[in-house]
Amino acid sequence: MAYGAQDCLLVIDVQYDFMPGGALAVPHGDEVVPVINRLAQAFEHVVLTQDWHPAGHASFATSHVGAAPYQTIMLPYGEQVLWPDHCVQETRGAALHADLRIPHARMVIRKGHHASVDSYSAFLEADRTTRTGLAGYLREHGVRRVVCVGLATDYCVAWSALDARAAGFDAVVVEDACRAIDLNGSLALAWQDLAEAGVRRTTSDELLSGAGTQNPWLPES
Ligand code: VGL
Ligand code: ZN
Repeated sequence: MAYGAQDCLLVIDVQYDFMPGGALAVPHGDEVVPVINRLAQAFEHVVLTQDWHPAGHASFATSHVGAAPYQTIMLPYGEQVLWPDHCVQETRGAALHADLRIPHARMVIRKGHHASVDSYSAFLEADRTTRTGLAGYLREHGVRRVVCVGLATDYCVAWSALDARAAGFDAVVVEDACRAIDLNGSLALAWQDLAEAGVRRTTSDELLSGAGTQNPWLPES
């Protein structure tokens, strides 16, 4: 394994509702699965997240009279994009993609489970106060760097990477192991925010490329 105890691959929301044909389809979302499977083999430590909403969740347009999906409204904790109903607890759409091959992953963080608060981030809910416990878990395991992949680049992946940084971890986003929703320029804005926060952007080839070369991602030997 190229990456040991100090590195964690964070696999975000690879669920059927984000796949083509799903309730909140991310274009080409299914293409991340083989890339993530290849990456996961190089990581001893993998954590998965699962968007996990109760029916009637505050982030669903159907929960607000007269609202439409992809519109933004104000909730008590701030602006919230409204989405089609998605990743409802225990539905098939909320299930992790069956083609993921990561048997050694032993931690799944379910997020967005509070009915009135969304959570794009794997670390901190949208009220920016309620913690998921992931930072503590990673620290207890000696993790220092979080490598983010999955769906969607401009929402759950970006927010997770930014919060990883804010929690004191090094953070990396693997561009070709993610796909975006890209709503009103959200993807360009996300890359800008990530760069400003010091989140590094890389590719799976670069992450996996050979020992012996000057690979900045491989631990020093
Ligand atoms: C996500 C919107 C709503 C994501 C989750 O996984 O990026 N986006 N819920
Ligand atoms: Zn969601």
